[in-house]
Amino acid sequence: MSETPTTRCGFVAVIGAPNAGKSTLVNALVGTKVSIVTQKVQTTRMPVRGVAMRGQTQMVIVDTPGIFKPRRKLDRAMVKSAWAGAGDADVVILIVDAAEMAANSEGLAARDTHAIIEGLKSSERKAALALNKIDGMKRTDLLPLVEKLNSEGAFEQIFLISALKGHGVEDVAQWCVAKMKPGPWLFPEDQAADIPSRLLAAEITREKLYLRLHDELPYATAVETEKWEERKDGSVKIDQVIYVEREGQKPIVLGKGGHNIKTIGEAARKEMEEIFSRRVHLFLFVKLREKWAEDREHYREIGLEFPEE
Ligand SMILES: Nc1nc2c(ncn2[C@@H]2O[C@H](COP(=O)(O)OP(=O)(O)OP(=O)(O)O)[C@@H](O)[C@H]2O)c(=O)[nH]1
Ligand SMILES: [Mg+2]
Repeated sequence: MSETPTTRCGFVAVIGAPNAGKSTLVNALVGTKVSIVTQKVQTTRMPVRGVAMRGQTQMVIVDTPGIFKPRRKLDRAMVKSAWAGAGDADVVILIVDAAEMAANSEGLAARDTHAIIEGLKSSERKAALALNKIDGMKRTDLLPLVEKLNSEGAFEQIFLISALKGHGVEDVAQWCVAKMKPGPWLFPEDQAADIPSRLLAAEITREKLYLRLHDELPYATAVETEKWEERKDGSVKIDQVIYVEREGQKPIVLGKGGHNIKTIGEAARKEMEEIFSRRVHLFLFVKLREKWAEDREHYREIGLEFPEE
């Protein structure tokens, strides 16, 4: 008689400075896109949970917003949620943009990363370190960085990875698997993400906005799904609002003759169709909401705690 193998389950939090590649790693571990990725810092605004299966082990991988020195209310909420994600997890992975750190040892990413390491030390949390973006890096640049970070004494294990190319990602996964405790799975094994479709759809549009807009403008925008209407033919009609903070930002988001918004909508719709495996009719509206970043309602919409101070 064969015994049913015991299932294992647990939480893995991926933390790091903005732009380190957290969301890219989470997507690679999960095997499908659950969190948006752009070349800009502070893309991820709230913890996003993806589900990664390895045999009988289920890992809930928590992508978190970058940890940095917050200025705005939204920043504070993002950073707080990232530390909370780490606090709740069974395993913490600190991911670092190794290429940036090696090139710029006094830069912002290095400073943010050192502050995170101090945070880990003071909370006595052991973590694994993933030195990311090693594709295209010289070994001679990488090794001193490994030595320096290793000497911090804050890491149980150090991985050299390229989340983008998938190098080393499976080593990280297997290390996490070994840390998971016996227990029932929290999600059905075919569920990749624990994010409501309305929110995921808003995130997809925000990604396309970030990719299209320049300078500070992306940070002045927020996206909310207003309506999600199932149609008889199996398609879905989605109405979304892109909020801007100033009247003058509207024409930039719209672009000449509506060119920007059309391109953003087109790209977002295509990706939604892929992710939701159905036809999507997407309607985007741009509205002024000067204080969306001060608006309790928006924090609730994206699942962030509203900072009271
Ligand atoms: N060359 C290279 N680029 C990478 C790698 N991993 C991520 N990137 C790029 O780094 C940028 C940031 O990636 P994200 O995954 O959005 O980073 P993040 O840490 O989630 O960023 P925030 O959410 O803004 O804190 C994107 O342009 C990625 O394509 C990698 O292994 N190699
Ligand atoms: Mg991210």
